[in-house]
Amino acid sequence: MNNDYIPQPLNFTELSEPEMEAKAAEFYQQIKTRRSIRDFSDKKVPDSVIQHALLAAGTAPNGANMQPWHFVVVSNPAVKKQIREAAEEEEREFYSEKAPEDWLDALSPLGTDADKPFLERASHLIVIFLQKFTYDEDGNKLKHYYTSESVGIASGFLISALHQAGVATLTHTPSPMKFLNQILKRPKDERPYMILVAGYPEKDCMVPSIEKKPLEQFATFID
Ligand code: IYR
Repeated sequence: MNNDYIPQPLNFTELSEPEMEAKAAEFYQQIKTRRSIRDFSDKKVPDSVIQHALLAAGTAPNGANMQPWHFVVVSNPAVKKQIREAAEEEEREFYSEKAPEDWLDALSPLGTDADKPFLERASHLIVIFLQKFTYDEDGNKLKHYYTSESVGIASGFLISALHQAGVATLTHTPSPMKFLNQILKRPKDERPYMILVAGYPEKDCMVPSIEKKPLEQFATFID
């Protein structure tokens, strides 16, 4: 049997129940203020803030600790422009031909359309890639596990880290997204997972008035 297990002590601080309550409530109050925005200003977010948020994303739980992700951080205006143009081409097809009526109906409260000026204007585009496998030093193919769950969790960490650092985000998934491999020179077996648009909201930024489900509608407790 393989045995590469090297244990080390866990660093865990147990909180009192009142502290736990307060922290849980405080986190909810903070995270619920996050909104996806589409009206970004051109103000720059410091690279160091993005780097720290990425370090947080890299700590996400993931399949067999293979860390099956790669993040490309784009602040270069010419590259952002290329991404905008390619994404808008996909989106025009989506909105005018590909999207079924029920999907367009579901999107209608969000007020979205094929124009994506934020892809050029926002401070950073963080393009998240999923790796189904990798290669070791000898060129052997190593399979990754639970890749979509892993990259989803890392993306969630990233969004939360950016939010609490005062950075607004939008998850953007033009479909298909293969153009991102070409523009960003990533290997063809890496799958573009999403573009996370990061920056500051424009001064008079508006967001759709939408509601979240009450807890009893989306959670069941079996005591
Ligand atoms: N990718 C398109 C459409 C879109 C789809 C979903 I699901 C959304 O929640 C929002 C938009 C766009 O970005 O416009």
